[in-house]
Parts: sequence; structure tokens; C-alpha cells
Amino acid sequence: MLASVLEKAGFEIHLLDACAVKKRRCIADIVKQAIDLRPDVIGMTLLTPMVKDAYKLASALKAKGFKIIAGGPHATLAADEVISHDFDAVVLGEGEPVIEQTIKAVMGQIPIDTVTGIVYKNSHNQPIYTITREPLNDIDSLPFPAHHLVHLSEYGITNGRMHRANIFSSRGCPALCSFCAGGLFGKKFRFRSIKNIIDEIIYLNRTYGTHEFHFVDDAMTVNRERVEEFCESLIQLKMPITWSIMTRVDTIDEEMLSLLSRAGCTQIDYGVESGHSETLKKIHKPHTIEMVRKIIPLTAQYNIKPYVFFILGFPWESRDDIQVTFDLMKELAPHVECFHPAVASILIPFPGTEIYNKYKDQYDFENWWLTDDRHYEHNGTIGQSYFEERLFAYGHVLKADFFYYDKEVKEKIYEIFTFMYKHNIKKSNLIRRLIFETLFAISQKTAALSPSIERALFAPVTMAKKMLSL
Ligand code: B12
Ligand code: SF4
Repeated sequence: MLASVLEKAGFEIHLLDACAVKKRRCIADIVKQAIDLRPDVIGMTLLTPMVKDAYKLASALKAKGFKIIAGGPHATLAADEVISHDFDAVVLGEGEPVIEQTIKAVMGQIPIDTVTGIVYKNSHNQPIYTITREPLNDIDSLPFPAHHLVHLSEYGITNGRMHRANIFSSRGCPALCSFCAGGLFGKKFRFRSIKNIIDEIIYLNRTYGTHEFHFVDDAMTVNRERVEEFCESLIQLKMPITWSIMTRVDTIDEEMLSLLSRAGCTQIDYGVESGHSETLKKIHKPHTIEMVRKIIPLTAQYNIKPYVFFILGFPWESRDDIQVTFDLMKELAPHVECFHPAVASILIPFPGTEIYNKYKDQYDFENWWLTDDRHYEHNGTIGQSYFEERLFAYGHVLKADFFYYDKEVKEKIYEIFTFMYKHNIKKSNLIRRLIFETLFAISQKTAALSPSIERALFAPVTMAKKMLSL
């Protein structure tokens, strides 16, 4: 979207996704590409777990004389820290309204203090915050993302078709969940018009043959009238597309599920978080366990796959409290398509959250993202067994041990992760399922006898898996 805004303003843009599945790049690769292209300015998106590497990259680029600006969730939540590294400016919140001026400012074409909602360094290297910028109200005014700049081959796509795309319909979320790092778009909901969303869907479908859309809105169904209007429009349009959303359990009922299903919605990701009512209250989650018990099976009944997110290991939770969540997971399992292990199945204290601010001193994890030992990605896979690697494919949060869990809490979390893994793998095709289940069982048994034998035995499997990006 930022590229699209800049193209409209006459800039030439190169997009680089260093994590693209078929072409991952290390710092040296990125620096080399920058030297070849010699851009006037380099922009980087910062998410918390990646900032340690991002700072190294910024420093390597700065050493070559590049001007660099930063944006994204971590840049917004920890701007003082980010600007103290090798960036010329940090953009707070959404970037589209000011990216052009920020670039011009760091290139010395306009005074930097005239750009709203950014942070820069003065001559004493101190951070200077410019006047705050209000979130953009008219989000229909934003151009469609510049999909033409994405190198599809880097994602294994060779025919120019992009069967799946992300899209958004609203920005902001008014809820106050104590673990959520989603403050970037503010608390006020801002919506695109239905026509504008449908136009983008039609554009992507005609241009790239896109027929699966994933809405990245924080809570898509909060405004009922809007969802109804969107679904009715899609039903009338009769396009052969499917789509998925993320939303809150408390904003869904049977009537809405029926409508969503008729309009082509095939998957809903729900943040259920806990099976414990007290925990739900403590984390300010606006749904109840009764709602969860009703809505998850109902979603499946309407042929919409429920994906559910749970968070284990809140600092006040005992082994028995976690068991209550596990009991709910088992109860829901027959209806659940996937227990999503990706985001935060074990609580991660992201900066700017209530959880982070409340517990950082007690558990000594201030700025964990700058360390190795408390960083769930950096303490990663080295020395891990094959089965652990499968369980903690998205980072070994248990090793980071943010809340100094008891042995019995850790054992319970292992048990639940194994349950989630086995549940999710059941949805694979039979051959894949048999292979993974067998490897998992052998690894688990061998590791219990001797971790070093397990590692020697599974080294070729791990290597093959990496090479095939499985
Ligand atoms: C889709 C998504 C994913 C996708 C794609 C991630 C990606 N890198 O974009 C996947 C599934 C891979 C993913 C993974 C993770 N995600 Co995620 N994800 C999202 C989600 C739902 C939508 C992102 C999106 O496209 N937003 C729409 C675009 C327009 O917004 P944007 O990317 O923030 O960009 C705007 C501004 O940030 C700014 N901006 C961004 N970059 C730049 C750069 C410059 C130079 C400038 C000037 C401005 C600028 O301008 C943009 C336009 O306004 C958000 C929640 C949300 N609703 O935003 C969470 C979110 C970004 N994810 C989050 C997290 C925690 C993760 C994980 C760390 C989870 C985990 N435990 O591993 C991983 C990290 C992966 C990684 N290394 O990137 C957190 C980030 C918190 C943080 N402090 O970093 C969020 C905010 C969710 C939340 N509420 O907690 N995620
Ligand atoms: S977890 Fe979801 S509902 Fe809660 S504040 Fe974050 S985006 Fe909103």
C-alpha cells in the first residue's frame, strides 16, 4: 500500500520481502541488492521479534551510506529505541499519509519538523517527536496495494496467477485486550465502503485470477450492518470466490453465520484465548465461555471452518487453570479445523501491552527482543529435537520462559501443544499424516532415551525438511 501511494506520487519502487518462502535473504544479500539498486531511501517494516536482525541490517546499510526510514508495529510501539539505531526517521502509526513527505525530509528536500507523526534525531542524537497525526478517516482514499510489484516467483508462483490475497476492510479495534499489540491503527474503527472493497476483489480476480481472500482486519464483524451489506453485495455478484476473516466470538450469531456462509466465507479465525472465565475477565476479553461453546460448533455447522487461537501461560495461571483451558479445547476439538499455533499459543509480552508493562520488572524481561536468551526466535531450534521443532515451529516461547513457569506448568503446555499438533495434522492427506505422525512418535521416544541419538538420527530429516521448505 505504501508502494502504491509512492508510485502515484511518481517514485520508482522496488519491493523486497526478505522472508519470501522461495527466496529468503540474509543481511549480506540485502545489502548487496541495495548496492546494486542504489535507492535514495530504504524503508523497513519492523515487527518486534525481527528487530534484533533489523538493527543489524540497518547498521550494515548505514555503513554503505544509505538513508533509512522505519515503520510498522514495533517502530510505533518503541520509537525511542528504534530511532536510537541507524534510522533517519521513524513513522508512527499508518504510513500512507506521510511516507512521501518523510522521504523528501530525509533527502533534505523539506524541513523534517513539518512532517506530522514521525520521530527523528536532532544534532545531539536525541529523539524529536513531531506534532501528532490523527488516524486517516477516509480510508477509501487509499489506493489498492501495488500487487504488480510483488515478485510472485519468490513465493513459488510461476504462472503469474495469485490464487490467494490478503485484503482489509477496516482499521482499528476498540477492545482493550491486555496482551494485544495491535495499537498501531488506534481504538477508533474506520471502514472502507463496501463498493471500494468489492472493486478491489473484482480487480484482483480479473487481473490475477485471485479467488481466495483473507481479511486482515482485527475484528471484521463488529459493525453488523456493514457485514450484511458486504455479504448481500457478494451474493448478488455471484463471483466464484471464497474468503476468510478474523473476528471476536461475541460479535457472531447464527443469523450472521448463515449470511457469511451464503456469501462464500469458508474460514473464521477466533481469538478464544482461554477456557477460564476469570482469565477472560482479567485480560479484558469481551466474550464468555458460553458464547464459545455455542459459536464454534455453530460455525462448523454452517460449513465455515473454525480456526481458534488460545493463549496458555498467563502469569497468574496454575497447572489446574491451564487444564481448564485444555478441557475446553478437547470439548471443542470435534468442531475445530485448526488450533492455531502461530501467533501466541504461549503468552508473549509484546511491548506497549498491559501485560508487558505490568510484569516486565517482576519477570525481568524488559526489552527481551534485544536479547538472545529471552528471545523466543533467537533461542530457537538449536539443540532441539525433531518433535520439538514441529511443536514450536513458530519460535520456542517456552524456552524464553517469560513468566518463569513451574515444571508442571511446562509439562502441561507440552501436553497441550502435542494435542494441538496431532489434531491439526489429522487434517492433512493420509500419506503426509502417516509420515509426520510416525516421525513425531519416533523422535519423541528416542529423545526420551537419548537426545544425542535423536539428533543424529533426525539430522537428515531436518535438513531435507528445510531444503523442501516443509
Ligand atoms: C497478516 C498478519 C501476519 C502475517 C504477515 C505478517 C507481516 N509481516 O505482515 C503472518 C501470519 C506471517 C504474521 C506473523 C506474525 N505476526 Co502478525 N499480523 C498480521 C495482521 C493480522 C495484519 C498485518 C497487515 O497486513 N496489516 C495491514 C497493513 C496495512 O498494516 P501494517 O502492516 O501494520 O502497515 C502499516 C503501518 O504499520 C505502517 N508501516 C508498516 N511498515 C512500514 C514501513 C515504513 C518505511 C513506513 C514509513 C510505514 C510502515 O504503514 C502501513 C500502512 O498504514 C496484524 C494485525 C493488524 N491488523 O495489522 C498482525 C500483527 C502485525 N502480527 C503480530 C505478531 C505478533 C506476529 C508474529 C510475531 C506472531 C508470532 N508469535 O510469531 C509473527 C511475526 C512474523 C514476522 N516476522 O513478520 C502483531 C505485531 C506486534 C509487534 N509488536 O510486532 C500484530 C500487530 C497483531 C497483534 N495485534 O498483536 N502476521
Ligand atoms: S486481541 Fe483482537 S479484539 Fe482484542 S484488542 Fe487485539 S485486535 Fe482487538
